[in-house]
Parts: sequence; structure tokens; C-alpha cells
Amino acid sequence: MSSLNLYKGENTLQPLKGRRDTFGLEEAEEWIRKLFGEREKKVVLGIYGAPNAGKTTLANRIAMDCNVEPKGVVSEIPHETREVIKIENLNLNINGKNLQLTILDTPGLATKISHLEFIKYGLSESEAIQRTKEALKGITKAIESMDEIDAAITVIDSTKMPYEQINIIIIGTLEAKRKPTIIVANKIDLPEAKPELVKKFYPNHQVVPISALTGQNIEKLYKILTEII
Ligand SMILES: Nc1nc2c(ncn2[C@@H]2O[C@H](COP(=O)(O)OP(=O)(O)O)[C@@H](O)[C@H]2O)c(=O)[nH]1
Ligand SMILES: [Mg+2]
Repeated sequence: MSSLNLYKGENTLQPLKGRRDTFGLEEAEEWIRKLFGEREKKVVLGIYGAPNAGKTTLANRIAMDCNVEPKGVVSEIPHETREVIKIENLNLNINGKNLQLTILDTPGLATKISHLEFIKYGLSESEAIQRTKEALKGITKAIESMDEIDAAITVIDSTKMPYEQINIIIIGTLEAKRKPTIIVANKIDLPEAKPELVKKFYPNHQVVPISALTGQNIEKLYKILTEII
């Protein structure tokens, strides 16, 4: 840094006055940003979507791809994730760029939750009622977490109809909060997946078809993340 001749004297924070041939503090910051800023970014990324869309599977995959222990529990029973799970210090290196990510794996968002749904999966009535209460709180926590993030991934299960109300609410809420989102059309490993329908329904968004389970096309998602964040 000393070769930059930033300051008068050694290690003092006094910008030189009246000498236009040397760097001022602002110019130096700009210079450093130009050199390193585009290569290294710290970003909080929230993952949102309906229950069972594959949010936790995706969060865990990103963690594993960054050699970090996955944290979330994946389950076929909806509303398994009922707290926001934060995975910090993830370093994603793509095409010479380094993204330093904190991921928020969030509880599933839904327009209705019934305890009867959980009973179908074999939970007792009291367990089902407790899970319903926690799932409702989880929805509030997921929405609140949107204020903490820099950008989002909205996960849509591409074996289901993409225009479900909840997806529209999620994307609309992120837009209202001015948070950019990529849409992931997940579960493309399944024969009934129709990621093209997701693309058709959200023409103004980047839609990336992936399988969070098998990792299919995940590199494409990482590449787009480094481009838009
Ligand atoms: N076939 C397939 N199943 C997936 C994929 N992603 C998640 N799942 C399954 O979908 C269910 C819900 O996954 P989970 O990650 O817990 O969803 P979340 O509720 O959105 O966090 C689990 O049974 C997962 O194994 C995928 O890409 N392909
Ligand atoms: Mg989950």
C-alpha cells in the first residue's frame, strides 16, 4: 500500500491536500474496488419457496460444493425447516470470481397450512398441531429474513404448476423489497418436470433449471449468481 503514496507521513489517515497527482482516500477506495471489488463479493443470499420445493436440498448442496458441512434436514414431510438456517463463510469460486456467501435456508412459505396434512404423513394429532403452529411462525420468520438479504433464489418445484399463488406472492414480495431473485426450476431429474413452463410463466426473470438432488446444471446457477450479484 505504501507504494500508492496515499497519505502524508507514515500510517496517518491524513489525505494529502492540494496535490492532484496523488491519490485521495476516495480515489484509493475506488482503485481498490476496481481491482478487487469485481472479483470478491460478500453476499447474503436467501432461499425461498413453497414447502418441499427443495430449498434445504439446494442449500446443503451449495454448502457441500464449498466444502462446508451441510446443516439442514431434508424431508418429504412438508415444513421440515421451521427456523431460518444460516450457513456462513461459503466461498464460491467461479470463472476467477469469488463470492463470499452467507446462505439463509428458510421455512417454506404457504397460503394455507392444515394439521391434517401432517397426519397423512404419520404424525400424531398433537405432533401435527405443534408442527402447524411452528410452520406458521416459520412463515413470519422467512418473510422477516427478506430484509437481511442482498439477493434471493426462489425455488419452484418444476413437477408442479409454476403459477401457484405462493410463488407469485414470494416473487412479488421480493420485488416490493427491491431484492433481486433468480428462479430455480428444481427437480429436473424427474421425468414429469416441466422447467419450460416455469420459464414461460416468469419471462422477466432468470430461470435456471436444476436438480438440487443430483446437482444437474448447478454450475449454470453458480455462473449466473456470479454474474448478477
Ligand atoms: N427428485 C428430486 N427430489 C428433490 C430435489 N430436491 C429436493 N427433493 C426432494 O424433495 C423433498 C423436499 O426437499 P427439501 O429440500 O426438504 O425441501 P424444502 O422443504 O423446500 O426445504 C425431499 O424428499 C427431497 O429429497 C430434486 O432436485 N429432485
Ligand atoms: Mg427445508
